[in-house]
Amino acid sequence: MERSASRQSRKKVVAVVGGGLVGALNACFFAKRGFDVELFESREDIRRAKIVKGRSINLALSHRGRQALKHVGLEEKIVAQGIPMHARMIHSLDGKQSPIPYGRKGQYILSVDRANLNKELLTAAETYPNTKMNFDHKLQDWNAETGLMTFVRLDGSKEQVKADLIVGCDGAFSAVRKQFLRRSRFDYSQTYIPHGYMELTMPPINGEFAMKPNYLHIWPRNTFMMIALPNLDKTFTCTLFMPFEDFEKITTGDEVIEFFQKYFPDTIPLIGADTLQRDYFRLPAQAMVSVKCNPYHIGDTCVLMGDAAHAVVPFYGQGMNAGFEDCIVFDEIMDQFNEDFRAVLPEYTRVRVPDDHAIADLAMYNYIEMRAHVNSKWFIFRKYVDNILHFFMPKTIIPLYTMVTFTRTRYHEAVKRWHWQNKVKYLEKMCFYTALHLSTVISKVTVLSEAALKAAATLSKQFSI
Ligand code: FAD
Ligand code: EGU
Repeated sequence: MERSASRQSRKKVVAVVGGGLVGALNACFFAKRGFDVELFESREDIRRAKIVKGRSINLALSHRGRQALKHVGLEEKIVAQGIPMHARMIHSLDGKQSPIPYGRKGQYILSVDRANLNKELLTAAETYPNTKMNFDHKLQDWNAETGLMTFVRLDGSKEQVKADLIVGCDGAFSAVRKQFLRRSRFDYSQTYIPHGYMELTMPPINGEFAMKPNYLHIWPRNTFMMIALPNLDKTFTCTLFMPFEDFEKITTGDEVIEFFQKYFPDTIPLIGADTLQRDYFRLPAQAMVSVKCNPYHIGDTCVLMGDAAHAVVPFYGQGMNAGFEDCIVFDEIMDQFNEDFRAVLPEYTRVRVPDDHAIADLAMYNYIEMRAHVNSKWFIFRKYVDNILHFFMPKTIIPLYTMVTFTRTRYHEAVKRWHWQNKVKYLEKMCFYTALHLSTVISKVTVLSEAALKAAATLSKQFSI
């Protein structure tokens, strides 16, 4: 009793740096535990911003992300503002559309609006009396020995703040992480992929969605790929993935139409030739980076979460989901170690690094596989095989994306299991071919032995044996 009382007398101050998706959610998690939470975000409050700059407009929210939202009582609210996607819709070059379900009836992912989700999370964090939001506070630097942080404001003024724990949720180009890079025995790697992405809006037609809304629409074209997710305002956000050098080859409006005519002809009437030509040149293609590092903490004063710890390429739709799951994992370890940061932080690194690295690898693997040889036929075929094997052996063969998307199986265990399943599938194939071969041999033997019997019978008659 005394211990908890003494702890309550001076609650520790937790500084969450970054008020993006993971930072805002994390503020809720720490506030719920009763810490004095201070959130610092470099941009202005997006709830007041007129134009929201940022990355992708909408995102696929799946099980891991939902579980994290549930922990802070936000799941229902966010789900209600999302659009369920029960299946992918594969668009072939000839305009044919083929749906491939994600799983059983109740298994779907949600298309959610990034800005709206961020706003809801900030509002939720603010409802705790023990949180303080500091917008227009850009972390410039901090001291790993003292925990003292320096923030710069838009007017050029500086502010120094001290906290007991610094939680770095400041995204793929994290300023918090800079101090990690100066330390010994810190592993760090970052890789830019040759592809960029560009977002294009497909407006409603006669006030209705231009395509079926409850699908994740995909146009797989090997090195080029487009994906479209529905929005509440009945538009679709199409994301075109393409090597930068190909983006750069297209310099005129006519070339844009020519390119779409060749690879995505069915989308031209839906997006509209004029809109397409305008939107294509509105913003340059954006880069995608994969970041891996280890450890995620320094002593008992600082920890990285979300993209700051692990930026992944978006080819599994897991970046935000993994970042949200980081928050649950940290929270569970806080329970286990009674909020003792000296024990919690190393344990968090120990438990979480293998899983975040696994999803970073998976996303990169999928990027490489898709760009190498995934056209619509191959995509449909592969997903069908996965689904059929799962249907006949639901306990033995579980598709990788199912474990990743619809369960909280640890990412590194999903990968292990996937390797194991591939061995099983290989053995099955071997058994199948062996059986086929044997049955051929047996049937041949049968034919032969029948012939032999007949011959024997004739001979025996002739010689009256
Ligand atoms: P961010 O969202 O980057 O937030 C970081 C915040 O920190 C920002 O608000 C920033 O202003 C602030 N900040 C930065 N520097 C400082 C500083 N020095 N001081 C103070 N504040 C600072 N994930 C999914 O789960 N599903 C998807 O379908 C999906 N699709 C994607 C599609 C694309 C094209 C891309 C690029 C990503 C996609 N992702 C998806 C990944 C997802 O966007 C990220 O994983 C997620 O945004 C990470 O959240 P975060 O809060 O860690 O970082
Ligand atoms: C990319 C950009 C289909 C949103 C991976 C599937 C994505 C998303 C897939 C983006 C693909 C690719 C999966 C989900 C999802 C598929 C998945 C990718 C959402 C293996 C807003 N990916 N994404 N895999 O299975 O598990 O449908 O920008 F084309 S959701 Cl690349 Cl489940």
